Amino acid sequence: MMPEKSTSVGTINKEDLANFEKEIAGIFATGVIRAPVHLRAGREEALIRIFQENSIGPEDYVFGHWDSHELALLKGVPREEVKQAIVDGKSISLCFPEYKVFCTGIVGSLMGTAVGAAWALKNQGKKGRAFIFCGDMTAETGIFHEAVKYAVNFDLPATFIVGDNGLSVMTNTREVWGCPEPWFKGTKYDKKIIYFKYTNTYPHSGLGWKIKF
Ligand SMILES: Cc1ncc(C[n+]2csc(CCOP(=O)(O)OP(=O)(O)O)c2C)c(N)n1
Repeated sequence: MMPEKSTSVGTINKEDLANFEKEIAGIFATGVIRAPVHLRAGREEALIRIFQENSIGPEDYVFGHWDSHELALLKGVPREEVKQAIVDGKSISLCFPEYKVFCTGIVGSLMGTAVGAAWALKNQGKKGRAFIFCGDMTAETGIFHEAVKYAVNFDLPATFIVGDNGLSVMTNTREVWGCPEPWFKGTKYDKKIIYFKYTNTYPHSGLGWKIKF
């Protein structure tokens, strides 16, 4: 069995996360990264708090999407390792199995895997939990609803974290669904979902201008 890696909770602060994204922005601007990069700013404190309050540890699994640089750092993947993966073009699908970090560039595509992992952990009597991070539009999809329903009904060790920046790329999520609140507010599914709002000061993807390779 592989030894479990420790996380960076307690050693990484808000500035560390923000500076990492700034460094990646600078590298991306030079044109050496020949793949999409999604930068985030404005949710550092929320993410640190969630990792701390839930004591997300080495035995836990983190599932994320295209915007997961901060999640990998908080889960304990060394800064240089995350940076190299991004420079290699893997920003939107960061995967570090030895740190139990799995991300995807496809909306919701890891939901089934995540609740499957939670099912296995529960039924094999193992300690870990699944933490599934996504955006507000992903949280409106059918696959998210099904995954949450499964996790709640079987009381799986799974927690969904929805970071709401109000947008799906450049589309207003609330206007699309005609509702000021996400669908799960006030339902029985709320108990498996952590929800927070933030404003991303970067564009959805890239830097807002065309990078020439
Ligand atoms: C199946 C699929 N459809 C469309 C896309 C294109 N896409 C990438 S990110 C995104 C927006 C998702 O919005 P949200 O979940 O709110 O994420 P955030 O704004 O936090 O990045 C879309 C539509 C995709 N990656 N996968």
